Amino acid sequence: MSQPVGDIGLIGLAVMGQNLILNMNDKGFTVVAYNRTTSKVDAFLANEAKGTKIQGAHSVEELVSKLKRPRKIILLVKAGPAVDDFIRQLEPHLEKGDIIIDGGNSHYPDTIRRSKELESKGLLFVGSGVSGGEEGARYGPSLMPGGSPAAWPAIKEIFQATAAQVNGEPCCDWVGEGGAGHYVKMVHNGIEYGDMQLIAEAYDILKRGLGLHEDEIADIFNNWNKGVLDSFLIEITANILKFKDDDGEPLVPKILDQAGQKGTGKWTAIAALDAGMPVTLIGEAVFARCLSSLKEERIRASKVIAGPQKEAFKGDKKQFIDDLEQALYASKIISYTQGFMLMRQTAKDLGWTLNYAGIARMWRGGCIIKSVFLGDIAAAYQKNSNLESLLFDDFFNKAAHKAQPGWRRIIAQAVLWGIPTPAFSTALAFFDGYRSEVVPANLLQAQRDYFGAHTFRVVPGKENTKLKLGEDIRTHQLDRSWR
Ligand code: NBP
Repeated sequence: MSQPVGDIGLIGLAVMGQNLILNMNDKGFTVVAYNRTTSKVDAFLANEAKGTKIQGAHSVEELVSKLKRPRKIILLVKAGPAVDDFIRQLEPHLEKGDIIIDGGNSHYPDTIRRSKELESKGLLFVGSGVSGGEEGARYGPSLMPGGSPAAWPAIKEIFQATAAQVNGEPCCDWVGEGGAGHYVKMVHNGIEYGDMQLIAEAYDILKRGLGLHEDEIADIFNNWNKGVLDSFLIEITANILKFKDDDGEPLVPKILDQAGQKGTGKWTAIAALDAGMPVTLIGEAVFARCLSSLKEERIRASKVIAGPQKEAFKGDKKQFIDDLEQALYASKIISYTQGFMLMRQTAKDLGWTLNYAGIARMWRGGCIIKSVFLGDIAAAYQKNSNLESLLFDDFFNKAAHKAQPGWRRIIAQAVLWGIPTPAFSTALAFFDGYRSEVVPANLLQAQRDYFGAHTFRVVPGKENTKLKLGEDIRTHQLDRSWR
């Protein structure tokens, strides 16, 4: 039998799989392609892969036989049972040290489970976030691999060569143990929901508040793309707003205002609740999509619930637009602050060692949230990998302070107009809560004790004969006497 020539195998010839194979082929690797419906293998070889080094396989066994050791096989199939099915099919053909990589959008608890199961059998497992959609897969995605650490040296070269490159650095590094790769990808998607919601709110304020036309709004976004907001999402928003239908009118107002979602934003919000971390902006972004989907109900409500009288804007438009840029920037700082706080807490809870500067670098290119801003986050964590939150970093601390007056003016004006800004507003509420030495949770604790005997702790220095620091209030004469 001839020597195996494949550097890596890939199962799943839908959009992502085909493009990633072509990308890896361009980088000089020999890829062996397989798909459940094997006619797709033949079609791929005869068309997109024609004239390349790409090899095909018509069974899992043939795929494995064509791979060099240790075998590396990427699954790019629909997340869920299909991943487990392929793992079961592959196992009997693999040897100790071989590596299965799940590049789909799997939920991280599944990745933790699969890592444990396969490691117990001597195999290695990697759950890798792959971001950037079709275009990213073809020309350089952001890759976020995590799982069995022993797999990294074997896949590093292929992964880093295949990933997007920013200033000569690959948007791919080892994320951490177990489900860390898919966890970080999940948070990335949650942050993407947040960024998109913030941009949508800015559009709403410019459209319904200032009454600007889509072309004017596109010009504003184009300008913003030259400053602190320089990012893929701002850039494509300007292009989208400029786009005209056949009748010459902007297309965007003709699109039904009901947002879809595939669930990764919801997973992030649930993970935040589970970890007890206030990731409020992503939560609001998910809820805003939920509210958008209540279209029929909103139509009925719009007929019977009145907001404030619409008043034309009388202030300085240029100043207002500059304020809005700052509001968007500051809210974005809060969203990333919250996202990194969540990853930090989860790493602590699950015993992962996450490289936060590395994560920011991985997101700088190849993915939907790519931006210049992520370079600043990488720099902040490079300076201090133990940073509790970005607001303690000098650069972001100054940026948030600078943005603060405009940020407040925008939210105040939106409230007066009756234009909802759930993401802008929750970001500011978090900022004000986070910077408050005292919050009214003392009253909550008293209420909890009053109705449920939950006890409370006493502020240091406020101890007296009844109140002793750190003691259970039920042990004192004060016990229940306030009822
Ligand atoms: P899909 O998510 O549409 O999956 C299609 C592939 O899954 C095909 O190869 C199909 O085989 C296979 N498959 C299905 Br469906 N059910 C199967 C089963 N029960 N057993 C075995 N194979 C099964 O493809 P995609 O859009 O390329 O995405 C691949 C992965 O990457 C997904 O997890 C997705 O969430 C993730 N992802 C997608 C994007 C994107 O922009 N599309 C971006 C980032 C990540 P068949 O041909 O025989 O039906």
